[in-house]
Amino acid sequence: MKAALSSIVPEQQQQDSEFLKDVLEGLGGKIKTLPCKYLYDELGSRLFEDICEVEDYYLTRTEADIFSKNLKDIAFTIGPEALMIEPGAGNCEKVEALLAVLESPKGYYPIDISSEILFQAERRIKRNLPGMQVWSQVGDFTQPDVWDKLARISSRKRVVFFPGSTIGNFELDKAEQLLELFAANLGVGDGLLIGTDLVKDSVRLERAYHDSEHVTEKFNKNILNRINAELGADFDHTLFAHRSFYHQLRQRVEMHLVCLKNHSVSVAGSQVDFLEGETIHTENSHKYSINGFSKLLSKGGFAPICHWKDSAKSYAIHYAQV
Ligand code: AVJ
Repeated sequence: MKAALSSIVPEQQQQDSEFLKDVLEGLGGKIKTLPCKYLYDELGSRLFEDICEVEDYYLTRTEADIFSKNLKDIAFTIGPEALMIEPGAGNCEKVEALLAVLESPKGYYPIDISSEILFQAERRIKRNLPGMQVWSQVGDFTQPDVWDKLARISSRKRVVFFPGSTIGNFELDKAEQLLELFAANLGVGDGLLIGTDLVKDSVRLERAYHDSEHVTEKFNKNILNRINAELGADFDHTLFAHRSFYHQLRQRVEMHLVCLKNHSVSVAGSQVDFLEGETIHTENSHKYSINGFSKLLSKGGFAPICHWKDSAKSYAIHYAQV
């Protein structure tokens, strides 16, 4: 069925129907959820970049610090002639400094759903690092097809680069499956360089996801405006409040949109009823201890090799091997 469909329906329409299906499914149940990947349309991606500049959101800054302080050591750990693969690469800004110091890198294989941001980044990398080979892949990195072209590229070593604590957005079983997908596209001795936010006091965690400049609130509510614009819905975002809290037991920050009064919303012709106090769960951001993440790496098919942290132990970058 899927193969027949894809030959006659244009790509954009297929993406829309996938989005619609996910939204109706997510809002149709007793507990309402929306897949967090839909937070990242063009405006959402820009709002996320704004979040990274916010004082309360320490993750991006801290990770960048760890990278810049340990860049040579990280490059040495990766070794020569590596092909760097980056799922969810976005603007590809984090990898550039690393590509610049790696010993004779084979090239760069970024994967992202936003073609515009990706091709702009490809041009920038080729300008800043003349001679660097780049194979940009437009698509959802959780789908196996965007990994297929890797088979045609020969390299001494492949290294999946997955910074930004993006792994934290996946439920534990999904995170394990994602690591398995990475491992399946690597060979023995190939690597994984991955960033994770570390478990810490809940006040600091909650502030990072409910910043005083209200950028995270805008980012969260943007998903409603996106559904309005792309799927023909009539969400009134002023009837929802942004809520983020740290769930101690699940070791994750949960982001929700709380409904402020009983009302109904029309989504592509279907009516969705909301009760006051009910929430739409829009994102999880799991936090790990070094040990906890090492265990996850092992379950996903990787052997943890080493890690780098900031002095406050807020954040870690791990290197693991198949
Ligand atoms: C980019 C997915 C890692 O979970 O910290 C930031 C996204 N959400 N503020 C995170 C996010 C709310 C971010 N990740």
